[in-house]
Amino acid sequence: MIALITGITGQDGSYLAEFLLDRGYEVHGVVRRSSVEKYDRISHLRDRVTLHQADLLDQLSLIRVLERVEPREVYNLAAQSFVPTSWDQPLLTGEFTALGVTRMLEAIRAVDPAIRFYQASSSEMFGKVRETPQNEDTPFYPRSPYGVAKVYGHFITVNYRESYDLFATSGILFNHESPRRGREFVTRKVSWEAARIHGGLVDRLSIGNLRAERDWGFAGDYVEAMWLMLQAETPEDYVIGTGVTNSVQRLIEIAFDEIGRDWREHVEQDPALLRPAEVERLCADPSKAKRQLGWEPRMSFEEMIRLMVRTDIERIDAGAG
Ligand code: NAP
Ligand code: G4F
Repeated sequence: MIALITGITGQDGSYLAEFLLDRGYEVHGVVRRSSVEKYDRISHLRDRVTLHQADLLDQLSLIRVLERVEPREVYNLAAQSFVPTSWDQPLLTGEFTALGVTRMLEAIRAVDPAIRFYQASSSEMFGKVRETPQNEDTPFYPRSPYGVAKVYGHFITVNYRESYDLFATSGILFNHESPRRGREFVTRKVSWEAARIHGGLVDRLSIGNLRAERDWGFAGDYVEAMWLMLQAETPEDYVIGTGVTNSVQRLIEIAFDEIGRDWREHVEQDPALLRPAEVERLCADPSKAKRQLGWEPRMSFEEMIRLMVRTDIERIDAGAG
C-alpha cells in the first residue's frame, strides 16, 4: 500500500505518517522548498518516509509527484491552517487552502482517477453555528477567510466525487491538539507558557477570548478516522469530534492546575488577540463516524492538556524556550 501525504511536516501529517507506517504502508510526503529544512515533527521518521518537493500552488509539481509515487491513497493535509493569519493573508489562504484542493484533484484526474482522496475539512466551516451539535447536514456559516476557503475545499471535493466518480472524501474535523501542535494555537500556547512560568522563565500569559468554546480532541486519535474514511466501501463525508465542549478558561485552569499555580495570578486578557469575527462555540455530533466507521476518540481533553504541559516542561528542562 502506497500513501502520499501533503502537509507531512505538520501536526497531523506526522501522526498520520506514523499510523500508516505501523500498518505497513510505504509512506511518501510532499514538502515545499524552504531555505532551511523544518522537519522537526518527522525527524524520528526520516529514514522511513520518502519526501518529495512540490507545492499546492504549482499544478505541475503535483502531477509529477503523483506520477513518481503512484499512490493508492492521497491525504491532502497541507493548508495555511492558522485562522488569524487568514485575515492578514486572505488571498494566499485562498490559494493554498481552497484552490490547492482543486489542483490536487485535477492532478488525480490527470494521473490516476482510481486514487482514493482525503480532504482535511474543518469545523471552522460551521462558524456561526446554525444548530448544536453539528453533524454532516448542518449548514455552513464560516467566520474567517480560512473558514470560507475550507468550505470551497469541501464542496470541490464533493463536486469532483459527483462529477467524475472519484473516491473523494471530506473529513470535517473538530479541533485536535497534541504536544506537536504549533505554538500559535491556543492549547499549545497555554501549555508552553504554563511550562515557562513553571520554569521561572516568564510570569505572564496574554490571552484573547476566554469564553470561546471548542470540541477539542487528540490528533493521534483523529488520524485513524482519516484512514478509516479511505477504507470504507463508498466515499462519504464525516464529522469527527468528541461531542464534548470546553472553554479556553477551562483549558487554562487545567494547565495551571498541572503546574500547581493559580491561573488568575498569571493570565491577562489582551484585546489585540480578539478576532474580527469569532466562532463562539463548536460541538460535534460524531455519531455517523461511530456508526459507520467504528471510530471512537480515546484521549480525554483533560488528559491531553496535562500531557501537553508535562511534555513542554520536559522540553524546557532539556534546554528549549
Ligand atoms: P499544520 O500543523 O499547520 O500543518 C500544515 C501543513 O501544510 C504543513 O506541513 C505545511 O508545511 C503544509 N503546507 C502549507 N502550505 C503548503 C503549500 N503551499 N504546499 C505544500 N505544503 C504546504 O496543520 P495541522 O494541524 O496538521 O492540520 C492539517 C490539516 O487539517 C490542515 O489542512 C488544517 O487546515 C486541517 N484541520 C486541522 C484541524 C486541527 O484542529 N488541527 C482541524 C480541522 C482541520 P510547512 O511545514 O512547510 O509549513
Ligand atoms: O487554537 P485556535 O487558534 O484554533 P481555531 O481558530 O479554532 O482553529 C483551529 O481549529 C480549526 C477547527 O475548528 C482548524 F480548522 C484550524 O486549522 C485550527 O487548527 O483558537 C481556538 C479558540 C478561538 O476561539 C480563539 O479566539 O481560542 C481562542 N483564543 C483565545 N485566546 C485564542 C487565544 N486563540 C489563539 N490562537 N491564541 C490566543 O491567545
